[in-house]
Amino acid sequence: MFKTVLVANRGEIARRVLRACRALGVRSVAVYSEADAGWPHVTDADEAVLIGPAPARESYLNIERILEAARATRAEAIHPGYGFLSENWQFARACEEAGIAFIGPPWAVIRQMGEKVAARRLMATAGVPVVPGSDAPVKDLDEAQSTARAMGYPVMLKASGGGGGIGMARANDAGQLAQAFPTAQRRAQAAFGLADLYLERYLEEARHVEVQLFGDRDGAVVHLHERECSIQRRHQKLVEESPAPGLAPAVKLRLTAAAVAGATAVGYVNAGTMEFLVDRAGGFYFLEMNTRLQVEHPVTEEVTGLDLVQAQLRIAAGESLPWRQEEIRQRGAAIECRIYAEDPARNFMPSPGTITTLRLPGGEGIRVECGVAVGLAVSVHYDPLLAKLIARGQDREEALARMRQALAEFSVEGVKTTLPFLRAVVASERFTRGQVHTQLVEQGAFNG
Ligand code: MV4
Repeated sequence: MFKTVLVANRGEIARRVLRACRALGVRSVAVYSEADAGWPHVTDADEAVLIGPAPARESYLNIERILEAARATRAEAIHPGYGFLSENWQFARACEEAGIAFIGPPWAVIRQMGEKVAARRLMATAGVPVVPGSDAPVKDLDEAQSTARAMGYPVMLKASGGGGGIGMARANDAGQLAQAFPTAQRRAQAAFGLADLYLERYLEEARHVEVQLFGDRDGAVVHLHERECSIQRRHQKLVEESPAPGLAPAVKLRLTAAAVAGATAVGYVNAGTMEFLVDRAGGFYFLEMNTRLQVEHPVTEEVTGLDLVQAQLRIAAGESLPWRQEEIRQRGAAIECRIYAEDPARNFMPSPGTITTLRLPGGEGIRVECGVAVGLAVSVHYDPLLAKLIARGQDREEALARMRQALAEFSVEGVKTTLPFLRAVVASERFTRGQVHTQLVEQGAFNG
């Protein structure tokens, strides 16, 4: 195992990784920006290095400053968390060139999966069903319209350079496609430095289900079951759970087998997630692969009893997978709610400010991953995720009851939060029955 690991992130995920380091007897190094002095992730670490001013570009996204901090503290490995540099293959390669282990997949795999249209092709070749659509970027609007006509409307226009919904647009007809195309191109170029767009058939009222995967350097790949993530706003997940309610066992078996086959085909190493859409008929379609630890990994930890971050560290240190597939059981149910500093009444606009009150819930089956503390200012510079609340139970009903109780106890003052919206979700009949799909939030199903 490594003696020293640097955590190139902030907030709750940095604290989560620091905790795994502590559990493994690894010395930990935090990095922080000028805006984050005194934040919990800084004080949690054995050592901390100031890497730059508040803007992420000059701190948490500054590859040179982070590598310098790693060298100065003799860190042998870097955990990137999620967001920031976690899926940046140039960063992963720069780590390798500096003789520092990147805690994630090989840089070439990150690059392959980062180009979404090429990833679709790769997965199709590996026998994974993909959403019907283009197998190469569409050159221009003309090509987009002829592809869409052949495929049938509605279609989804997506950016090849990166996933997660940025530059994504739905078009119901040729006119809407003409309208959306230049905007999507501009957004893709701005966000990813690549204007390439591709098309998919728009799958209506499907469910967003993802499979947690782990691979090692011997080529072994296992899955840690699935998560249901259909409750999103502006393509950010708000509620996730495992198991996916109502997913037929036969479909689940085929879905996880396809995910393992796909990951094996690309030589996947460390933690990764394959995202799918599942339609009402039980058909499932590959969307994209995320080559990082995900925000929602705790729900998988709660139902499997496994520590995903410790496993990431072990695999990066050269160990084989710590589990055989047969030992990875999905027991009970777990639900996660994300508490963001956003105003649900104003279309989830960020709500920066200073935290004046923070009351965290507790009790049997309740877990809180919190990155903030009273007196700290939530700035506009970073993702406004304050905390994650995870409830576990022997079954979904028990997990849900605990979640309702915990959300009632949870209190944050000083900023607006997603708490009222989350309370409405878990109180709704739709969610209680487990009948969720990707369009519920936009349809206003939880607006009380
Ligand atoms: C889709 C889709 C329907 N059809 N693609 C959103 C995030 C990104 N990872 C993939 N996403 C979607 N891709 C096709 N071809 C539906 C989603 C989607 C979604 C869309 C609108 C509103 C909420 C959503 C929640 C999850 C997934």
